[in-house]
Amino acid sequence: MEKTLCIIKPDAVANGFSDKINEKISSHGLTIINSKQILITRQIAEEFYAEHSERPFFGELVDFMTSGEAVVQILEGENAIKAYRGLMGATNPAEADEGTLRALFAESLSKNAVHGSDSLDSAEREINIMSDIF
Ligand code: 3AN
Repeated sequence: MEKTLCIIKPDAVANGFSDKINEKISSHGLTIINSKQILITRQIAEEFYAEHSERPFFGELVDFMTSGEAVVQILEGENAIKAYRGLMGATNPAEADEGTLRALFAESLSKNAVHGSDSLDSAEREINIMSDIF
């Protein structure tokens, strides 16, 4: 069964949306096999988002991801990566389809409520980076 890494980001945790997001995840046929609420360190955030290190928003992204507690989870299911990306909706909540997590719960492009791995390789890499926290 496929696994993917999900993060409920600091904006959604602070807004009290974690349980509602997890209800949507479960009713989408995905099983939450590990879940922990933590304050992500700068070191982990920088490693996690290394592919964006040259982008102008990198500093803002790392500051935001370390600004408050996040819920880090591993999800499992049939085609979990694609299924969860579909449930998340577009990166920019203004462009996210109705009913998706970002349309329902995100504040903005940078405070966009949730993260999900975008490929098998990134799922493996991201689960590996976070494996020590569980
Ligand atoms: P996704 O999270 O949908 O895979 P990515 O990988 O392109 O999107 O971007 C990673 C994260 O970086 C996004 N979730 C968002 O928080 C942030 N981000 C992406 N593009 C921008 C941008 N233009 N300005 C600010 N933050 C951005």
